[in-house]
Amino acid sequence: MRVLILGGDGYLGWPTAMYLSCRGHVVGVLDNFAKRRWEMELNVEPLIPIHTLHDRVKAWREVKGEQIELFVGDLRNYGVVEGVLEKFQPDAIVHYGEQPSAPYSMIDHNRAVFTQVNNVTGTLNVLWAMRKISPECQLVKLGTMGEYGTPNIDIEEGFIEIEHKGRRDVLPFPCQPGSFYHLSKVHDSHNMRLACKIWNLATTDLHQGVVYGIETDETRLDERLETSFHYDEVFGTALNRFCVQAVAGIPLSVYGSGGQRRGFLNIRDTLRCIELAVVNPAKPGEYRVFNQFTETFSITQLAELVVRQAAKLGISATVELLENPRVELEEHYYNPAHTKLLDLGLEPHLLSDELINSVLERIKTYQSRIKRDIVLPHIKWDARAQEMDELKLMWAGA
Ligand code: USQ
Repeated sequence: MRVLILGGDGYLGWPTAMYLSCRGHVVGVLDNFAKRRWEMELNVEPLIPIHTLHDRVKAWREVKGEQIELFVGDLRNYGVVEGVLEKFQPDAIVHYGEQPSAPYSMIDHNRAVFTQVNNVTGTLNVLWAMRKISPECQLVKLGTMGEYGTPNIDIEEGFIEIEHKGRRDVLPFPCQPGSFYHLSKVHDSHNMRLACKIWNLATTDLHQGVVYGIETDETRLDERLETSFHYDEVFGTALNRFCVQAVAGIPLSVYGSGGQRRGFLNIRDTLRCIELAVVNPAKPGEYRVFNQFTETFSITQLAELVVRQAAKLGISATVELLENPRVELEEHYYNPAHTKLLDLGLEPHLLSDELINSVLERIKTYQSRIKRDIVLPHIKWDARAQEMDELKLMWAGA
């Protein structure tokens, strides 16, 4: 299949491009390098040095003999989206090309507006361009488990059967997201559903949990093929951050009581889930949702797992319960369904001692690059403007 990956320079986009490229698919990547600009804006950087996308594509050709077609452009520019679809003629579009961080969207008014405009406009442009240029092509879009929030009932995969005043219907599962970022994904979901209904497009909305892991089979092939592993408060996610904190001798930053539960998955499983969605496409007119995670943990459980593994490597890590910078439930019911990807053949790489051990070992190699001052949280969900002085950076607007 011809697969176009939007956001092909990112933590997940680049490994997905390689994964599909060496499994018989013709792969194209589109990126505007916005993530690299946001990193510069906030003075954060990935732990492992990352080569330019041009160099990574070249290295992939040298290492594997496979060609990945590279497009540079911004999804907010409709002409770019139409042009790339016309040129590449994809059978499937994998859409990672959004601002991916909840804390980023909560820094200030500018970043909240930017996140929603960027994400919603990009996805709308993709839907409109698909309608015009390639209506047979399917869209596989990265959504988030955070669209559902943490309701006090079981979370279904996208839809729930409801009986109301004696009548029954199957309706979208209620959304209660906890950040302007997560809310941008809810808007995307509604736009995708409408596009399927009125234009007969085929889309899959992957409600993904928190991804962890530092490498895949393909990133290991050559240091030029590494992916961007973040540990800062903006782009780093819980388990990845805890592993870096353990190695750096910084107490593991559990927010609040640590009873928050989330769905997690290994980066290797993200790639397989994307492949499963692509090779088992939605039907024309179908908007479907897969909950993309393999197991749930509380944040405290994760921290304890890291402390235990670190001890085996002679690192004595500790946990610190920090005042929660977010507004979220810290003790709650959490039981989301996640059977659809398993039914398609997903064989999860569950979180193991070996995996944490290998991440810790890998981080140790790059220990000298850890910037200690970007680890602790400063971005508060309910901060008033005057409290955010240290984050009032010049706003570049893109
Ligand atoms: N947390 C800590 N300490 C930390 C970092 C996070 O206790 O140092 C807690 C947070 O308060 C939250 C949980 O861990 O309760 C998850 O936070 P996170 O930063 O690992 O992930 P989150 O902000 O939810 O976002 C990440 C990705 C996002 C994706 C989402 C899936 O960045 O793109 O949509 O995971 S989910 O969490 O299921 O919504």
